[in-house]
Amino acid sequence: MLGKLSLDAFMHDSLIIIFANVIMIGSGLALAAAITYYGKWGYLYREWLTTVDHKKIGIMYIIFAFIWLLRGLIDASMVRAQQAAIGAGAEEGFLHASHFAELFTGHGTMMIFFMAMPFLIGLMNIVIPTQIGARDVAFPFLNSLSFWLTAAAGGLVMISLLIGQFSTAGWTGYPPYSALPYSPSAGVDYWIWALQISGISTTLTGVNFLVTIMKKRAPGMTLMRMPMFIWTSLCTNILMVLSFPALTVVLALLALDRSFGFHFFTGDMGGDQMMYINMFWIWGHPEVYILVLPAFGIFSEITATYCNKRLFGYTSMVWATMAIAFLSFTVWVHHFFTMGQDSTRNAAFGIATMIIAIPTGVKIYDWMWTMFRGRIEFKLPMLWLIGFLITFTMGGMSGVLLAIPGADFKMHNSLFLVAHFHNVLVPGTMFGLMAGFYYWFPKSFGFTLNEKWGRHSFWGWLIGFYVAFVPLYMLGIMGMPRRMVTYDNPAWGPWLIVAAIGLLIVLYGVFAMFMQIYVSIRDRDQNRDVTGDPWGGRTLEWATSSPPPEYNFAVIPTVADRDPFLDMKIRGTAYERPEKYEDIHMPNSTPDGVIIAGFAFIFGFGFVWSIWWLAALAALGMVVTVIVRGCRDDHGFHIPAEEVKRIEDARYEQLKASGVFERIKHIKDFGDDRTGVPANKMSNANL
Ligand code: HEM
Ligand SMILES: [Cu+2]
Repeated sequence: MLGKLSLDAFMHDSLIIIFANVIMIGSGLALAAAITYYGKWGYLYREWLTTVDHKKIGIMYIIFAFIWLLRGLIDASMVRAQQAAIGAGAEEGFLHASHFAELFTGHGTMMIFFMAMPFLIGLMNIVIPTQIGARDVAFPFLNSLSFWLTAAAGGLVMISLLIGQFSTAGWTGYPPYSALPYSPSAGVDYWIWALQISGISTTLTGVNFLVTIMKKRAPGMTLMRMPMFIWTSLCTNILMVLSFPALTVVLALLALDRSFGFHFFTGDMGGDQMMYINMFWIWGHPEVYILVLPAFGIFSEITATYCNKRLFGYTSMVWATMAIAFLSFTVWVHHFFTMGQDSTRNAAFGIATMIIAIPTGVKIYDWMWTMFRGRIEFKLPMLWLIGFLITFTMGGMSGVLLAIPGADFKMHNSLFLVAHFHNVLVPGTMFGLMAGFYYWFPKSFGFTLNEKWGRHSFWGWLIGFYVAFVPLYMLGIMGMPRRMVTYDNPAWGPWLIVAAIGLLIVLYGVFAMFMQIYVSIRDRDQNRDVTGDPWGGRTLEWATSSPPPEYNFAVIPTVADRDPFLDMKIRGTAYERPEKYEDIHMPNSTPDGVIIAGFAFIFGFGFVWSIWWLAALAALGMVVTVIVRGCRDDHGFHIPAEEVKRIEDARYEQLKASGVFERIKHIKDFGDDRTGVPANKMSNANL
């Protein structure tokens, strides 16, 4: 009746896991109790669970990402602590080998699928529609469904802590180790279904944003007038749509092997493990560009805004982005140079890999030239940018080193590799996301973030990164393999202790970030953004209030320049009001996304434990919900023109009181009084 599920699954002999469960269940219960106590269930349901508003979905994605950032860091901390403890003389450390393996697998999986991806999709949700002058994404319901599917996938990883265990097969899940004979527990199945559901959600998001960018841009916003963040998002979403199906297929085949005795990837009966590894990296390499391209876009927006200068080399940026997106599909073999292809093939993939450094270099120069002779305001995002430029370039160079097949033969599977990919992911993804978080936070919440704690966070991350990961380069060169639960080489110990200290410094940075959020909420009244344009922005999201009204723009703006909002400020049309407002059509909220995702969770759980009737019922539930939804006539609703006028009148009064009209009056010749840079200089494209 319950498949492979038995009471044993609830038995944990590790005190750490029992403790983690107590924390997890305890905080869940405490949260539920608090919501009940404050009577917020209705609010939660109406405003958040059922919302299809991209702004709120974006916020939920980012909160979700923060939760997983913490979990991912806890797992990394235990890995680091184990290895440092052995370095300090503890014989076996404090973790069993299999728990240790769950931790590094969990860390990698969580950081990529549940921290980085939701974070960047959250920012895209918040920014894309407002930056292209649209009222929402192309398919608002699909957007809600995507979020809840991601949440369902996260739920599967969470529950693996309580019922059974998580995978020990690494974040890549290579067979034959991930096959049933070598990983008989339900761990790999949890991993498969968590990734499967979140991967499908990402594909849907990709389709949604792709259509949004192609179809919903404000009139006048031609492709070559799109803000850089929109360009990088476009390329990211193309990558999502093209690459994620490969992951879906490879996971489905692995599930068939494990659940139904197929032999796609087994060592016998005609199976081929290399097929898994090829398919995994045909998704996996584009995936790393999915993680990094949005950050490139964020940095481009930030550089232009805080340097008060048009982005240098826009056209070269666009081409470089597209070149990276294209090339990202041509290099996957560099993940397994050691697996026996002939040297010609290895050389070809090695060269293709190195070529990616060229468009990336173009971007680095474009950012530097934008700073050159700019009127730089050293706001927090500029620190993230400069930290990124230096650190990411280092990471890129160690990547070029690894792209030499001969060198890779030595380095493969060593900590050198681990140092390399953190060296690109931490600055390239984390720093970019943090910079974007600061930059767009006032847009979502109507007040700015505290600068002081933000700086603490930056220095914690930056210094911590170097202290934590430079030792791994050394260890890699000294020959230490990755994923080692114990070791007996005394020379490695000191480096691993230093790396653990580095992690502590990073943790201070994370603590400072939460302090920053806390202090900013506490002092929000002093830091209100009443104009909707706290940074002297150049793009359309700053043209509306912070936070924007439900409909984003009372009148869809018309774009005449690459920096459309700056252009409007110069021409004096920035806060122009129409003669009369019109009714605005909006989509209805719906619980369907939560319902379908709930079934998806049950479906995954059923598969994990081979409870077939449960999986079948859940599948039926999904299909029926989709059919019912399809048959229901849901035409959305209209916000009446009077209501729009009332909201816009209030905004206009607020703008007048803020003095922004005075401030931008002479922006063309004398600049706005924040910087004194004349706007005709700011938009000067000929540098
Ligand atoms: C600064 C904070 C971080 C620290 C201290 C850290 C630490 C670690 C450690 C100790 C390992 C295991 C290394 C080994 O195999 O021996 C690891 C693996 C990994 N980390 Fe991180 N990490 C951090 C941030 C991140 C971020 C932001 C990402 C992704 C966006 C990430 C992705 C991964 C992946 C994919 C693995 C490989 C897991 C595997 O071997 O299956 N890490 N990290
Ligand atoms: Cu790669």
